[in-house]
Formats: sequence, structure tokens, C-alpha cells
Amino acid sequence: MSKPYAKHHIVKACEEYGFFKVINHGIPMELMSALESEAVKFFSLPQFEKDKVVPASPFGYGNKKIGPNGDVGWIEYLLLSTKLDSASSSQLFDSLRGNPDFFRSLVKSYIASVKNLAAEVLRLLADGLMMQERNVFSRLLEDEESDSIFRLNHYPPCPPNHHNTVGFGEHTDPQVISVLRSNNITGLQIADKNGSWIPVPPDQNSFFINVGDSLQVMSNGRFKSVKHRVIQNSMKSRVSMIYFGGPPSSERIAPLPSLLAEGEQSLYKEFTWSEYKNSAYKSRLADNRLCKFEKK
Ligand code: GA4
Repeated sequence: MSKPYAKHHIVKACEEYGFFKVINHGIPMELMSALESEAVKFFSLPQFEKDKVVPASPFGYGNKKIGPNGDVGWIEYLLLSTKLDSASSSQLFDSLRGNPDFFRSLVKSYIASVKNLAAEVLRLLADGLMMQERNVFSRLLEDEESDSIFRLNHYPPCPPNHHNTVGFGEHTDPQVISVLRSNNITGLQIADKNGSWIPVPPDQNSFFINVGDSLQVMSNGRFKSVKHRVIQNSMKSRVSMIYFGGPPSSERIAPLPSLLAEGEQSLYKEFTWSEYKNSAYKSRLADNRLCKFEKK
């Protein structure tokens, strides 16, 4: 992040894979490990305690079931809105055992840090594209109304004789950009242009960035929203934390005029983030959610 040529690498990575790793990000390791250890403490509670937490629909504790349409995985998770002071977030944290205020304050600092990181990555992306307005992408996350999500995932050890257990099935992220940090356990895979799966070597000191569907649309398909999945293949728990940077609900998602070549038409029909999100929540994980919005 600190090197002058980072912006060019970011543009290239968004075009080629829709995925890259960020180092020299300046976020203290202590913050990541403190949150990880709180998450581990929570996931280590007896099942009946975790079942007392507000169920994920969408925000809360989820176990094996992913989303509302029948997807399942070898996973348990906490899904949170980044609006941590809302009444529903307070209710969720109050239903957590232990020290929910401490947990909430850690989540808050962590989200603030990764949101800044995501915004900085997006500003560098705009610089690399020589956009006049550096904040064209980052303003969406920094808007007070930004509809962003935070997710803590726990992939329990793989049961004996099970290999290649699907932790989180293949999908793309609907938002603009996602920032993932995991412990040092393998599992994350991304699909390349030909659809081959590439394992991502874990690195607990770094962040992995995913291009989401909304950024693909804003770039009129130039940047690819990366298909990814998690295969649990380890005797150890994988723990990941992901910030999904989304736009405000009423935001119109469309190609930026300055990114269109002369005469180039939008590949997508017009839609707002809330329309896209509603449609996404009616889909299955592996569906191509942008398909419905492509101009035929
Ligand atoms: C994928 C990205 C994020 O994890 C998420 C997921 C959401 C959920 O787990 O509730 C979805 C999935 C994600 C896309 C399609 C729908 C909704 C599960 C599902 C089947 C929180 C998000 O925003 O979209």
C-alpha cells in the first residue's frame, strides 16, 4: 500500500482476478488478533449458549445454513450490520454471553480500520484509473447511509474421513469491495478466468481484497467480481473476518461515464443497491446474480 506503484498493481489485479492481497496496510496486528480471540471465545461456547443468540435473518448467529434459500456449509458465523449502535445491533450484542461491550468495541475499532483500508484501496484504484474525482468509489463506503456488513466465520475442523468439505460454497459478493482477514488456516480458493480454482495461501498478517458485483457494474465489466469459496480440509479451525463495503440503499449502481470509451454502452440495466440486494437475497449462493441485470 505504501509504494507509489501500488495504484497500478491494484488496477491490474482488479482487471485480471478481481482479487489481491494487501501488505504494509498499517493496521496493528494486535487489533486483528484481539478480535480473533474474542471470536474464538464466542464460537467455543456450548451450542445451547450460541443458540440463544438472535438467529441470522439476516443479522445474528448462523449455523450451517447460509442465506434464506437452502444453502448450507461446514460453518458457523456471526453476521452484523456495520451500524453497531442501531437498536437491532444492540439487541444482538446483548444476547451474546461474556462481555458484549468489549466485543462490540473491538468490532467497532476493527470495522473503522478496515473501512479506511477499503476506502484507501478504492482511492488508489481511482488514481490508477486517472479519475478526476478520487472518491468516486470510496464515497459509497464512507457515506453515513452506506449499507455495509461485517461477518465473523468459524469453519470447524474437518471431520475424520471427510476431505474437501465445502465450508462456504462458490459465490461472488454483491457489494462494492470486501476485505478479508483469516487466521493461518488454508481453505479460501478463487476462480480464475477459466474457472480453475486457485488456493489462496493464508496470511494472518495481511488482508485479501475482493471486487464485488457493484464494482464490476461501475466499471462496466472491466473489473471482475471474483468467484470464491472455502473448502475446509484441515484438522484446525479456520476463522475469518470480512468487511463487505456496500453503497447506500438508494444509490444508483451504473457504469461511471468517465470509464466508458466513446460510444460504449452500459452492459447493465439501471438499478439501485436496494433493488440489487433484494434480488440477491432471493438467489442461491452459486447463482450468477448479475445475469438478471445484464442487457440482452
Ligand atoms: C455473499 C456475501 C456476504 O457473505 C453476504 C452473503 C449473504 C448471507 O450470507 O446472508 C448471501 C450471499 C452473500 C449472496 C446471496 C444470498 C445472500 C447468502 C445468499 C444465499 C452477507 C452478502 O451480502 O451476500
